[in-house]
Amino acid sequence: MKYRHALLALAVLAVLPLASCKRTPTPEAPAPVSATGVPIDLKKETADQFVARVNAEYKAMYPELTAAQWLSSTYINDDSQLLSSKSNERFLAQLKSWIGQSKRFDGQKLSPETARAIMLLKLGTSLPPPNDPAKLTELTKIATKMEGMYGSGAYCKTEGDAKSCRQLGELEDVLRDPAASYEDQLDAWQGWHTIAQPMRKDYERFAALVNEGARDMGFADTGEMWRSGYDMSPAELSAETDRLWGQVKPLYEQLHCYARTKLEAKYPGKGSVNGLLPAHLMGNMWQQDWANRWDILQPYSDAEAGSLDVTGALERQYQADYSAKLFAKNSLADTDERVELERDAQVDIAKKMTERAQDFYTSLGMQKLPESYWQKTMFIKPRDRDVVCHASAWDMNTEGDVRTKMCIKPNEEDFTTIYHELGHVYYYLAYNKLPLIFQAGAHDGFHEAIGDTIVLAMTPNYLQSIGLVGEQQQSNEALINSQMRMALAKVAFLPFGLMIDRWRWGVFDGSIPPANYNKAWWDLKAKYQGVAPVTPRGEEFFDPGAKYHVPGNTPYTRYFLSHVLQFQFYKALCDAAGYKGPLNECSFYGNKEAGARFQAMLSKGASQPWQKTMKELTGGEKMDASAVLEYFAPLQTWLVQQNEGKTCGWQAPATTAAAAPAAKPAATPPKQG
Ligand code: X8Z
Ligand code: ZN
Repeated sequence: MKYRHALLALAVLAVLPLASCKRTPTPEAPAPVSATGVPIDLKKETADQFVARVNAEYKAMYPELTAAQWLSSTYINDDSQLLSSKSNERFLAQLKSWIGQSKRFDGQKLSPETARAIMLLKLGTSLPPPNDPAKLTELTKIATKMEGMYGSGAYCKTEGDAKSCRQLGELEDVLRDPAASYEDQLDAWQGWHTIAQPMRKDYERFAALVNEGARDMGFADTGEMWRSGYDMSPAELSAETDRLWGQVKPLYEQLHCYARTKLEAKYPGKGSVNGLLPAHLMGNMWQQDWANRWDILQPYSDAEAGSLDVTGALERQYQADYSAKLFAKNSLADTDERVELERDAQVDIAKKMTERAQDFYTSLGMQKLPESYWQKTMFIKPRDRDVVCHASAWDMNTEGDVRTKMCIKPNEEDFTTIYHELGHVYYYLAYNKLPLIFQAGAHDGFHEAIGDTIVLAMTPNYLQSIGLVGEQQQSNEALINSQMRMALAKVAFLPFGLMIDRWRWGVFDGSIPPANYNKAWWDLKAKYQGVAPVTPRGEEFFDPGAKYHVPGNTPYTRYFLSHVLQFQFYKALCDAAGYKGPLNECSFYGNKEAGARFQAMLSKGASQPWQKTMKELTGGEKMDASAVLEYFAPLQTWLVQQNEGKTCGWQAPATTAAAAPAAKPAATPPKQG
C-alpha cells in the first residue's frame, strides 16, 4: 500500500480516514478537547505540545479508521462502504481541524522536528478535503464508491448471462496466456475497460471536489499538493521526473524496438499500430509489465540458456499439493469437496510463497511476521463476496497488527508482488516506534522501493537455491535471459510509472478538461510508452478508470521514483555486503550487514528529509538512474545489436505534446525544504 503518510496510512486509500469527534470543526473555529474530554486551551499550548497532542489523538482514532477501510476493501457492499466513507469523512474533518490549529505557529521559530511534523501534517492525505462539510461528505462517498466499482467490476460477455461474467483476475489470465488468440486477448482487454465507463462522471466530480479541497488548503490544485511531498518545490519535483526519465529513455526505446520486432513476427500485419505496441498484446492490462510475453520475448531458448520458469514451478507445487489432498480423500470427493480442497491448496501455496518472502527478510536479520499477520491476512480471493484484489499492505494499529490483502495465484508476478508488499510491512514495523506523524516513508517512492530492492536480489542463483529453477549456466545467453526477465518488469514499467500522473496532473490543473479525458490518456500512453489501442477509444470510454490507482486515488509518481531508487538501494546494499562483481549478479540474501543498513533506513521513517536518509544509505543525496543503466548495461549492448538496421522509435500523435506540462512553475511557494 501505500500511503504517503502513515498518517494515512493505510494505504488505502487515499481516502484516508480517521475518526473521533462527532463534530466537524472548521479551521476558524476549532474547539479541541483532550482524549479525556478536557477542553484544550489553545492559547497556552506550545507547538511541541500541539504536535504531541496530535500524535496522541491520531493514534487513538487510527484503528477505527483502518478497520473501516479494511472492511470495505475485503467485503464490498453498501454497509461497509457507508462505514468506510463516514470514518474517512471524520478523519479528514479532524485533519482539517488540526491543520487549522497549527496555523497559529506560522512564522514562529520551531524546533526542526516540530516544524517537520507540522509540514507533514499539511500533506497528510492525497484526498484534500473541501471546507464545505456537504462537499466533504460527497467527496468521501464518491471516493469509496469508485474504489468499490473497481473492486467489484466484471465484464459479462453475454448481457444477462451471469455465467459469462469475468472479473479482473480471469481477464488477466487471458492476457497472460500465450495460447490465447489475438481476438480473445482483445476481448479480455476491451471487456475489462467497460467497467470504467460508468466512473467518468464520478471522476469528473471527484476531481472538482479534491481541487476545491486543495485550494482550501492553499495549493493551486491537487496535483501541486501531491508534488509537494518531496522535500523540494513542486516544480523541482516535476523537473526531477523529467531528468530521470531522460536518463532511462534510450534504454526503454531499445526494449520497445526489440518487442515490436517480435510482435510483428508473431502477428503478421497486426503486431504494431503505426509503430506503437498494441495495448492488448503486451501480457498485461496496462502494458506496465511485459514479462508475461516471455513466449515471444525470450532471447535464448531454455536449451541454450537454462530455464527461468518460476511460474511453472509454482504451478507444479500447487498441483502436487492439490493432488495429494485429493488422494488423501481417496478420490471420493464430490464436486463441493473438490472445490474446498482446491481452495485449501490455493491458500497453502499462497502461504508458502509468503513464507518464502518472509525468509528473505529474516535472512537479513529482520523479525518474523507476527502470528496475527498469518491469521488476519487475506491471501486469496474469497468466493462469497467482492473484494479489492489489488495488492496492499496494512498497518492496522501501529502496534504490530500488520496485514496484506491480495488474491494470490501461483505465478511469478504474484510471487514478486508478495516480496513488494512485505517491504511495506517491514517499513511499518521498523518505524512504528516513531511518533505517528513520522510513520511514513522518507518519501512515498521509498516506501514503494523497499520490497522491490529485495526483488532485484532474487537472482537466478537465489531462485535456484530455493528450488524454483534448475541448475544455472554461466553463459552470455543465460545472462541476457536473466537481464531480459528483469527488464520486462522494470524497464517496461518506467514510462507507465510516469504517464499516469502526467494525466492526473493535467486533469487537476485543468489542461486536460473532461471532454478530453480519454484522448489525453491515449496521447500520453503513445508519447511515453509507445503503446496504442487497436480500435478507437473515444470519449464514451474512461480508460484511466480501468487502472486501480485512478479510482483508488493513489498517487503514482511514487512508483516511477521507486523504479529508480530501488536500483540505488540495491547497489548500496550490495556494497554493504562487500560484493564486488557485476551489479546484476549480486544477491545480498543472508547478509546481516546489508540487513542492518536497510533496517537503519527503515527505522528513520519520515523523521528527516529524504535526502539525509538517502545519504546515510547510499552516500548520495540525489535520485539518480545511473544504477539502472549500470545494472542493464549487458542487455542494452545486446539490444542495440539486435536492433541494428531497424528504425527504432515511434511517432506519437501530434496533439500529444499539449497534454500535462511536466515542469510548470509552481503557483504557490514551495511548501517545504
Ligand atoms: O500498486 C502496486 C502495489 C501496491 S503498492 C501492488 N504497484 C503498482 C501497480 O500495481 O500498478 C506495484 C508496482 C506498481
Ligand atoms: Zn506498494
